[in-house]
Amino acid sequence: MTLQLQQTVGPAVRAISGRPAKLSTPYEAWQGLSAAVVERVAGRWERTSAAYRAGRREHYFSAEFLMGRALLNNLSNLGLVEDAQEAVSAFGQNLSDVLEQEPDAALGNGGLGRLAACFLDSCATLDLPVAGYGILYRYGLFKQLFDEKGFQTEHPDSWMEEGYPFVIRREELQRRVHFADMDVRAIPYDMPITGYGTQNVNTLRLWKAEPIEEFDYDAFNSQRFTDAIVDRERAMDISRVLYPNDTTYEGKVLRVRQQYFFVSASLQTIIDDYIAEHGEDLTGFAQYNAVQLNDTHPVLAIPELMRLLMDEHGLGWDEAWAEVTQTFAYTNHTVLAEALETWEMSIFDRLFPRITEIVREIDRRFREEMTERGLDESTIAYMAPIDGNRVRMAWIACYASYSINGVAALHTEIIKRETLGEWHAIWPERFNNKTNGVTPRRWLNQCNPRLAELLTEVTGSDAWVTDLSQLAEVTDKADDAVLDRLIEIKQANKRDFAAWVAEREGIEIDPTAIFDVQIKRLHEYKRQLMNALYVLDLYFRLKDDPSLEVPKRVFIFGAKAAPGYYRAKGIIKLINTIAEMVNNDPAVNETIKVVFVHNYNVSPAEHIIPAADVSEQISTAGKEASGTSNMKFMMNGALTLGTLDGANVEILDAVGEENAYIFGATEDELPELRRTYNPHHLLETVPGLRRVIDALVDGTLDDNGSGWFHDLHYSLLNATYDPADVYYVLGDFAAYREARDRMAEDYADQRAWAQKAWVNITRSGRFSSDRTIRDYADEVWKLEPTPVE
Ligand code: 26Q
Repeated sequence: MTLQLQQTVGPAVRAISGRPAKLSTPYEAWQGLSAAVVERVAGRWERTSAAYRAGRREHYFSAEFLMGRALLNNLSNLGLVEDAQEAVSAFGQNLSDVLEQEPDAALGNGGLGRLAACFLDSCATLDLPVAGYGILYRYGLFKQLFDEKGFQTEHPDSWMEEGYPFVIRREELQRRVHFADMDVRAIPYDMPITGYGTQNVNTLRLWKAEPIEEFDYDAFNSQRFTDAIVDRERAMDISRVLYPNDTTYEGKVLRVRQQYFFVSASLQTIIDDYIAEHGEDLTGFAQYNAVQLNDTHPVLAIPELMRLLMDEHGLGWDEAWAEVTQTFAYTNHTVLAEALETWEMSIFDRLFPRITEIVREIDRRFREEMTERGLDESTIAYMAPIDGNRVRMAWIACYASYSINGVAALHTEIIKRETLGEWHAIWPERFNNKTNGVTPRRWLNQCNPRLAELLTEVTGSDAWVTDLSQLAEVTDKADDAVLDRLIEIKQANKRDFAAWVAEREGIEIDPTAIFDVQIKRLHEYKRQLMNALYVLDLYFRLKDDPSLEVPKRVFIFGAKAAPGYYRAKGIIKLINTIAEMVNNDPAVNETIKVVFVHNYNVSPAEHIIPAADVSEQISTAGKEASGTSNMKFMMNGALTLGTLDGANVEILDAVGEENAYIFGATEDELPELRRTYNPHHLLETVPGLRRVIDALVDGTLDDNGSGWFHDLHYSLLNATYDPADVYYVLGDFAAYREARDRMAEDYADQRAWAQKAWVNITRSGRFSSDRTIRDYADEVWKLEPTPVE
């Protein structure tokens, strides 16, 4: 008989605070309740690990897991939300205040990291024997603030300084990772991953780097005291910080150390577990283990597994290669050339000469094999793992993996045709598409309880939470009563959000206005600049004609720029400058407002998405691999305003043209359009365009001496290095303006709008990560569910 939460939380809180629970702070209550939840799942966690030991398993390798908060997710999965509410109110606390105490585990940059987190949720919910492996960064993605002038500033995110109850240090499972210049200890910190309505509890294993010697006492007792301290810190440096770049590759030695560190420790554990279960003969390794590589960040696992199998376990090259090439599957997340990882050979030489040797041998054999296949020399030179003095991680991944996938149908077609076209020509059977998905637990059931209740009512049960495709059965059930409920729910969510914004950002917004949202990392290809130019144009239209009747709107942004990406920081400064001007101008601020939510992250997303009316998905066609916020918005009844890019194409397919707002050049049209492209000509012909472009440089908008607005102007019109306006901002502006204006007009008919929203919600089934994971499990991993009692 398990104890009720009411019986365990009080003592847990007392153990943490050293005081009667009645005197605890909300933060102590969060710690105590969290500890009680972990205690509660301990038994099932152990049983699940035991049940997975003998069978085939999948290991998800990712440098990033953007987990967000854990407590509500776990309570909800375990069906304990009400119990927890009662338990904390017994000592005078309120559950939502307690939940707000939790720091976000922001161990990722954006889409790729959050995808890994949604996948873990689905794997546990589907009882699949899958574990995640990554790094326990001491500092997560930087905290973003805006200074008084609207510039982004970055601050350390020391998210677990006060302890974090959801990771358990497993001292006894530590491994040693060898670098040429030092050895370090890798200590696993395991996080229980509960599923919805199942007993299974999966594991996310995050590695922390520590020095081998607890302390070098000889050095301590000599003049080398400070050297000893410095050495300790050098080991800890490896897991100290998450790199904040998500598009531009940076060849930092510490970054490659991080990658090798976590893949080496993870593979050592996986091999030891294999031996414990199946004996010393490692030629059966790939029969029991598969590893999914989340982009190229963990690709060092390929030569490292070769090394472990040959040097530590006695296999010959061919035997080892046979296992390796049946073990790894590679997911590509980008077609941007600047994001493809390549490393200088000299870095490899310096850190792990044995890995260099193995990579050279992979390269030699690749060239030999391709020559035998009759490929011409220039193709071989292009495809080879080593290019002069650089190692190309994506090429190694393609050569050694049995599966290569893109993350949306269009993206997969582009990598087959272009990015990885040479590999597709040789191994077409390796290529497959796995359109991304998001977990409906966090992104609907937990963040939007009002809508969840309505869906349960209309479908007759809560089975949709684990089978989202069931919602399609009620697409036609939207009578006026249901639509009115939906309208009321969105209104209530918008009121909640307005209160949240007032408190967090100090801006008053009108909940009856259209909430138009773009939340994602700041990048030129995502075209936040085009969005900002529209807002500026609308501002000028209102100023020019005070009698102009336009729908009330709130333009909501959330985005972090990589600290070294100056043009992205310029766009943030521009949006903040426009916001300042608009929000303080009484001539317009009853009609439009601009809110830039600072420090956008998982938890803010959970407040923003349920309140959104319009989902901005406006990337240059062909550039956004998938997008996943588009799916979250759809599930919560926001309509997509988007280009035919990434998963938008499939969303359009699911809802039909009348239920989405699609505009702009398509991926196949762009090359032809570019041939005759003349941005200067557009300034003369596109309504409103010249005025907003001029405003960047004519003194209307002040960039406080940074020169950044001139740079934006230059990037759109004069760039000579690249063609001007690489991302076709001006080219798509007219179509964007037309679609966005029309969309705002359509909002006036609330029933018709709600009908479209209902279609979006109920047709979102295929964008559940449960569907994605089932497809990976069936087609790539060949994995069976293993439910435990
Ligand atoms: C690489 C080298 C050095 C330092 C950092 C990096 C790095 C880190 C993170 C490169 C890329 C990323 C993240 C990429 C990412 O989030 N891509 C997004 O993946 C989503 C999930 O598949 C897609 O939906 C998005 O379209 C894609 O942009």
